[in-house]
Amino acid sequence: MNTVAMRKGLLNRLVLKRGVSLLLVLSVLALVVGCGKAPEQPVKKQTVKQESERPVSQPQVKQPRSDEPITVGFSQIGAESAWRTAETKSIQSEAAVRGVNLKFSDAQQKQENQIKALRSFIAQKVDAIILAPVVETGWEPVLKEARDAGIPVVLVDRGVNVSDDSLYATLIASDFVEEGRLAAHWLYDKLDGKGSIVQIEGTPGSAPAIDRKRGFEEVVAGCPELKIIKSQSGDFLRAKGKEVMEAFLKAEGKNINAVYAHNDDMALGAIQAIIEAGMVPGQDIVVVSIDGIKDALQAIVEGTLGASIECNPLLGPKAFDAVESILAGEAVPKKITVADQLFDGLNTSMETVSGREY
Ligand code: GZL
Repeated sequence: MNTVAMRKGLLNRLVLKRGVSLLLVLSVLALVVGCGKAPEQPVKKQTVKQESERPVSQPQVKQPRSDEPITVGFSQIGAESAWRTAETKSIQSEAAVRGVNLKFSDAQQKQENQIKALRSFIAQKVDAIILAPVVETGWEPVLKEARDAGIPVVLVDRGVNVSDDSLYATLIASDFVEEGRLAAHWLYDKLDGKGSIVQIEGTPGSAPAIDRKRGFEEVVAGCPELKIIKSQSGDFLRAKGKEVMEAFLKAEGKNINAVYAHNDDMALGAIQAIIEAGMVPGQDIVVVSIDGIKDALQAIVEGTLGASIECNPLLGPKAFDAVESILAGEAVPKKITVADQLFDGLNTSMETVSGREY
């Protein structure tokens, strides 16, 4: 094994075992293997820690009666992925544990259904709303109606693009840009800094798709021998991830060295397509994705998936902590960033898989 590969292997072990700053290691690697200057970014760790911005006080909200359970409307995107199902279960079970009267609406991936649900919650005079917004834009009118009705809105898992951030109380979500960067740095290391990548994107217009693309492409732009040769949305769906990968394989076949999928479900679909095309995932084509679901960790142990960056969906406790603080008139941070962690062959075993809640 030549010195660069040996050095890379050592660096790889160092990064993944001891959480040495990934950026620091890759900067050294960049000098050794000649990749362009590592992009200017704050020194990053192997995981994204949980952090909260400064608490801000909330616009006037209706104070619920203390002797009655609170009523919360939860507008969920749908059931498109294992991640989404886990998030729904987390919020529903936390509501039950806290004795919250939860009104649940599944929008089947359609924003108009979410807006209808929010208007229904407002008409029912719920005490608070939890919203997982399918896309970033188009929310101002209904969020204004909620604010005018004195009903606070807690965003979970995806953000919105609004001109006035007093339209929502807080956003509890992972840092998707960072997830994209982590995926790119891992892939750079795995491919020795050179190769052709195909990208399977999430739902167009959604915060995770926009930001995971941005973070990944920002890092790749700094590495002249890494190239994204195809990019297409698979809508976070396993079946569509497979379809998109079949099309990529038809068009590019053996030119493809790696797949970057915005979520595990699409990555698992892509792995199926690679196998059906007679190629070996993990050898002929490296696959990296995001979410950290149980099936993905299983695929890592089997060697078909290279890495998955966990995006924790168990947001129920944080969501209801925020609701309770807001209804008690306490200030809450505008953004609560959920901690993430990269899983790959060096830190994932059958025990890791069996210990997964989702
Ligand atoms: C991320 C979430 C994304 C997941 C997908 O917070 O919005 O949506 O990564 C899910 O699995 O469909």
